[in-house]
Order: sequence, then C-alpha cells, then structure tokens
Amino acid sequence: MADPLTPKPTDRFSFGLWTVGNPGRDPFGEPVRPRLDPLEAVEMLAEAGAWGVNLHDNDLVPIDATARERDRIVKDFRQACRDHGLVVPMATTNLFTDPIFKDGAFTSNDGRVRAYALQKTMRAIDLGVELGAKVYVFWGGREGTEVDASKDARDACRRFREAIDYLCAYCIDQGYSLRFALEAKPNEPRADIFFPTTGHYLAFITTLAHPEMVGVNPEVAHEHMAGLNMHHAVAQAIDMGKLFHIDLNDQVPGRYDQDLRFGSANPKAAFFLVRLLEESGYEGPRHFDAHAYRTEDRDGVAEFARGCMRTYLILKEKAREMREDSEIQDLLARIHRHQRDLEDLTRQYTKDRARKLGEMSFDRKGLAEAGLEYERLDQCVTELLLGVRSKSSKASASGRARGRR
Ligand code: DIG
Ligand code: MN
Ligand code: MN
Repeated sequence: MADPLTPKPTDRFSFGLWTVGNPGRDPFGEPVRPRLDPLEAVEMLAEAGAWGVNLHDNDLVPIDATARERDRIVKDFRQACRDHGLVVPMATTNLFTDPIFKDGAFTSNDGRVRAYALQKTMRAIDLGVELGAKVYVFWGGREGTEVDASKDARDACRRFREAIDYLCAYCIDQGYSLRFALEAKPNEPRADIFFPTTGHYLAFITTLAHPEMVGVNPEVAHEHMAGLNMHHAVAQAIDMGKLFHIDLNDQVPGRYDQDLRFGSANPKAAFFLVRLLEESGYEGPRHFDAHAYRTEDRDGVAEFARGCMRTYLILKEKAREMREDSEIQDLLARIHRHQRDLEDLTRQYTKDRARKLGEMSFDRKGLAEAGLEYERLDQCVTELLLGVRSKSSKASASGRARGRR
C-alpha cells in the first residue's frame, strides 16, 4: 500500500515560484541565498513531490522583457513543466513590487496607474491562460492607505469593482474559462489594506457584474493576522460555493506576515482546516504560499517544501483516525443527539409552525444545566494530535465505562 505521507499528484499540492524562490531578504537584511531560477524551482518542486507550480507574471517574465524574450522564457518554462510533470493551476499579477504601484494599482488615485494596472493584468491573464491556469488570484497588496485623507474608501470599493468587472468581461470576450479568486490581507505592506479579510471579499463579490466568476483565496497567515479563525472563514466560503483556491501556510497572531511552513505555528488550527478541506469535498489545489526561514540554504528550502506537504498529509491521516476513533465518535453522537429535535417546527417558517412554536414551553433551567462534554472531546482530539490516542483512549474509555456502572 502506498505510503499515505508521500505526496501524490492526486493530492494537488502546488507552490508559487516565489515560495521556493524566496531569497531570504527581509526589511532588515539582504538576500541570504541566490534567487532560484524558475526552471530550477520547477525541478526542486517536482523532486519534492508537488503537482503544480504557480506564478506572478514577473516571477517568470521580467517587467521590461521584450516580446521576443517573453516568448522564449515562456517556451522554456512550459518545456520544463512538461519535462518534470508539473501543471500550472493558478496565475496572478504582481501589482505590488514596481514603484508605480506605491499608492495602489486598481485603487490608485492616478487614473494612469489604474489603466496601466489593467493593461498589465490583461497581459498576465493571457500568460496564465497560455500556461493552463484555471484560477486567477488577485491580492491587492498595495490597495490601501497610510493617510485616510488621501482616498475615499468608497472610491476604493468602486475602483476595485470596476477593475474586476472589466477583467471578467475581458475573459468572457477572450473565451477564457478562468475563475477569479480574491485574496484578503488586513495590512502590510500598506498600513491598512482594503478588503482586509475573506469575509469582506465574500460581501464584495455580491456587488460585481459577474459574481459567478469570482470567489476567494483565503490565506492562513492573513486571517490569523486579523485574529480570525481560518477554518471558519473557509467554511463560510465553502457554504457560499466561493472557495476557488486557498493559500496554506502558518502564522503567529500579532506578528507581521510570516508565511511560515504549513502547520509549523499552530498544528491544531491546521488540523481543523485540513479536516474541513478533506471532508467538504474541496477539489481545488492545496497551494502553499509560504517560504523557508531566512536561516536556510537551498537544501533547507527543499526541506521546507517537503515539510509543507508532509504535515498536510499527516493531518489528513489524523482526520481519518478521528473518524475511526470510537470514543470521539460516541462523544460526537451524544453531543449532537438533539441536533434535529423540533426541526419540523423550526427549519422553515409557516404560520402554523410559528403558532405551535409560540404555544410551546421550554425547560430553560434544565437545558442550561446540561454538561456538553467538550472538555473530554477536546482532550481526545489533543491526544490524537499528540499521537498518544491509541494507548490512552483504551484506558480512559474503559475507565469511564467502569465509572458509569
Ligand atoms: C501574498 O500572500 C499573495 C501573493 O504572493 C500572491 O499574489 C498571492 C498568491 O497566492 N498571495
Ligand atoms: Mn502572506
Ligand atoms: Mn497569499
């Protein structure tokens, strides 16, 4: 039987060129390792067991490349992907590095900058489609403010909407079957970034001209930076049919965007995210938007990539163990035993149901006194994640059975 912890193409693990290509620069230090050439990155990711590789336009094609240089670079990259068996599931535009975007791209106060951002994105969309991308991500890293007097936030919403509507219409006109995924972040590099959380984007999508083409790309680090529960954000996106992509990494709340190896900061939170993705039937890429520590050399970068995928697969195995753990399943059955009580009265309003409901009496004190056994449930899940579950569960289950006699 195949090792469940060895990545397979069916796991759909993908990485951006910028992840393993990260040279270790930070605001306080120069690069510590050479920037990985895209072709080297493809080779490293294939060796690590990845299925896909993603890119910003300028991760592959320098912003000042000629059309001829662009075509050669793309040709070589496509050949490398073919040679190493990698696909390109997602593409995106770099609308944040070049100084022209210092005050935003689609929300810039300068109409010329907004026009250039649209032109750059149309070209980057063409590149993504040429490479086979099915999802196009928009991360508005520079769409924000330091000085709120400089920009009316309502204008920002309108300008961003006009840009997304324009680009949806471009894709329709071109016959591209591309889906857009909007990625939120609360701050950094701007003091405040518009549309700071996945929830903001889920609301924003309802205002678009082509909402059916647009979903979200939640990132663990960004929801954690906002002090939010990532798997709750993802659950709401799934509930709305809007989880079009996901950026997996990790993050200690209250810090700058750390883009840590998946599961390295909060394995319990990562577990519930993996359990949700796997049990919800999400079929999209499991994309790691993260990078190795600045302390690492090329071997360390390869270890980072392997670690992201291995931790995901370990947590996927833990979710299976949880489904097969009789004590946990018995607890969940008891916890949910009243889930469907009175459903016929409360599921959907009718005059008659409301009348009957109005005539009912409830044992408010009795309902309030019931213990919910969440301490035991969480202890069992903690033991499962700490790998002691198989031994301790038998002891505790039999102990409780004795206790109940
Ligand atoms: C940062 O979290 C952003 C950019 O790296 C990119 O635009 C997007 C793609 O996952 N994530
Ligand atoms: Mn990030
Ligand atoms: Mn991201």
